[in-house]
Amino acid sequence: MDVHFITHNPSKYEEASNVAQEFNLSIKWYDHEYEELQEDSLEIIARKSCLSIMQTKPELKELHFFLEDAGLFIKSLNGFPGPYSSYVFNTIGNNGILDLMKDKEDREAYFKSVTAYYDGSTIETFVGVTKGIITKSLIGEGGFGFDPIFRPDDNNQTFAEMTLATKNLYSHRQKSLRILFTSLTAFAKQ
Ligand code: ITT
Repeated sequence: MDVHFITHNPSKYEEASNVAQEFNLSIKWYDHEYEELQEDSLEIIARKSCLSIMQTKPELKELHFFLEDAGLFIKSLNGFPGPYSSYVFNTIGNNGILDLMKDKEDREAYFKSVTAYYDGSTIETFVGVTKGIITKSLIGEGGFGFDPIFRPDDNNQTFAEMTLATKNLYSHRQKSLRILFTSLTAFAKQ
């Protein structure tokens, strides 16, 4: 059975398919920009997004699919932007975040990824977290979103300086996806 990844973000698909290859899984890109519901928890957003997508795209009910919702949580901003990351990125962007952080000594932050998988009958969620710091300026040209301002712990590169393969050793996304892919491959072997 093919597994579809619903996302409108090609970089997210590329990262995910790279991780899937390690599991000998091939995932299909289902390019769809779905409306993100505003909730305080990424788990609830991911779950509700699955349900609302199945209403707008009934053919998905017959497929196995997953979507993934991520957020950047900054300690000195009390977890902002967190579940509002998309909106904040599209409005104030990385420079806006750097401005909000300009007098902050505490640069601690984490990325959280929630992958929600629909197996044809139920939805399960998987979580991945990567801790790091917010840099003082934009660093690196690669990646997407907040990558130029996030440096994972024990590392001297931001996500935007890393190759895709290196980002896939550290990122929140690969952590939640690895849990899903491990369970899919274990199930296939039974
Ligand atoms: P979908 O179509 O899959 O929803 P998206 O880009 O809207 O793609 P998210 O809702 O998961 O993805 O991401 C929320 C925001 O956080 C968005 O602005 C992203 O650019 C940013 N973001 C998510 N994952 C990131 C990562 O790995 N590195 C940097 N920024 C990330």
